[in-house]
Amino acid sequence: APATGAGGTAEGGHAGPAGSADLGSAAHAEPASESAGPVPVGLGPGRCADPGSPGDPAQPASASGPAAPATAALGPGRGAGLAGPTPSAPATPALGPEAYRLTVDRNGVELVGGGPAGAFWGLQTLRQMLGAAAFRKAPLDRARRWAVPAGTVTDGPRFPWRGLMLDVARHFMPKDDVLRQLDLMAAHKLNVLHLHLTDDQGWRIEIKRHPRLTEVGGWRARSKWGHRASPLWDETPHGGYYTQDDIREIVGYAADRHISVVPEIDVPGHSQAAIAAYPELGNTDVIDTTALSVWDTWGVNPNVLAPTDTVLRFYEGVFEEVLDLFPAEVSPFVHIGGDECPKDQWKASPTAQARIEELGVGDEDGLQAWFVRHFDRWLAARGRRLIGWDEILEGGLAEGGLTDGAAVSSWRGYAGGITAAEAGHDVVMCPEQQVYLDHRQAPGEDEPMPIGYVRTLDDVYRFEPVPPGLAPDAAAHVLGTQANVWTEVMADRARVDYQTYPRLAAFAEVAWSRLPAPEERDQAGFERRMTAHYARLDALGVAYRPPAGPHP
Ligand code: TNX
Repeated sequence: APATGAGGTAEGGHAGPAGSADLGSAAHAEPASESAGPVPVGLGPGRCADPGSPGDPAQPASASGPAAPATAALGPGRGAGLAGPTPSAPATPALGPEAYRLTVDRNGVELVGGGPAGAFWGLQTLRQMLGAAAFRKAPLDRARRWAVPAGTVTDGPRFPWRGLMLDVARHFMPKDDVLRQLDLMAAHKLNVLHLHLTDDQGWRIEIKRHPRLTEVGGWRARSKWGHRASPLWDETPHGGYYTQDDIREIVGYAADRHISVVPEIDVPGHSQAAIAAYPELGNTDVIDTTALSVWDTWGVNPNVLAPTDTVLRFYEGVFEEVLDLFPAEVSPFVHIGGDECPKDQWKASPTAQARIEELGVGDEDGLQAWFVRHFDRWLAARGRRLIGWDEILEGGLAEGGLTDGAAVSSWRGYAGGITAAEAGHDVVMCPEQQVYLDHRQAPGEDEPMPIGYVRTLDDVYRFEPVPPGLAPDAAAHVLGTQANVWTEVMADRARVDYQTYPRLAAFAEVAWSRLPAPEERDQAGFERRMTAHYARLDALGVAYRPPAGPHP
């Protein structure tokens, strides 16, 4: 199905005569010319790979278009990958690097990708067409006959950035859980994993030159609000981190699935774990930073980095290792956070005030802008692109202070994204009002402890990444969209699954398909596809929120 994985017939108008609910949502699906019944797979010259191996992309040899690198969609150029299928030749439109054409007739199955990624996404569709059993990991009966509905699907994504952000800082997610989420992302045709690797409550990536970041910063005394049934304070210590080998494994596993991994090192706020490890990073003239430990509660933390050269050099060292671990082909983007940096300590700090004077940046907001600009230029000089939360637009940076390649994750609604896009910067729309999956999915008192407000499955399905009224020039800067899973209240895999699914399926359809305006979306069709999709999630062993509500 769909494009997304919510799978189904639908918008594309194609349904195999077999009545599969699973071909749809393809942008250009067309009915098969012959009205054949289900076609056994493997009879004809089909070139599909084993449908049970999501990690086994269709051979590039089957691609008709030029081979593209795994992450072509997010290539280093500005707006690279925004070009979808070329509109010039409507009869046989060229397939973009992520597009594919899947033809099933009585002779077999043919899958053609515009590039390797397109072939891989086509394979995900084929797997959906095979039925829920194709999502099981268990060995299947060899005698089983597999059938897929006949027809042709020509399909490609609306956006080159179809992301999921996992906050592995608030609660550490073991490497295998991340690999599993990558498999789930691939099945939903999502192609960017944004890893929120550092925060006040934990530092999760090994940095060889600063080992205390993980030795000290990777652990905290308590796990607060971890479990639905736990009291507010759970006294279990919590921690963990990825070694550099773990990171390389995650990045490679993602690349095999045509997924880019964007690392986030959050500065200058959300940094207490780093300060607990290296007290000289904090505002030592305001507080005794040696007394700080890794934060064990949630919220916006006053203990931010000091605006000093020591701090800049320290983080340049961090980013040097990060750039090695996440090469440009994996992600041209490096996320520097930039969100929620309270300025009280800088106001009170003689050092910070002297810095404001010396730099002539006016005030504390100007100081944060100076900090962001430093890393923007530092990254650009290394051929990389900065991306940050929409606070990076503050302190004058919205007015031309960022390099052209810098991009914005718009989380406080659309406003920051609109400002950035109108100024010619690429934008990832992830407004908390729509796509924060830590928010509760129903109002009931039996929902697990949430953050924020109610965002139902249908709310997510009605999300529109491009705000209406945005001029076409600016709209072209909307690289895509991303769902954010902040894990303050998710201590384990089951809770992450529960909050993330099924809403991520709705999100994936929004990110991939060219859906009509929210009020015109086919709600009934979506629900039909979801019915088929729950069976797939069951086969995948995903502990999603059941449609009937939480388990008692
Ligand atoms: C705001 S979104 C944050 C996170 C929290 C989240 C909870 C953003 C850039 N900052 O630190 O986890 O709200 O929903």
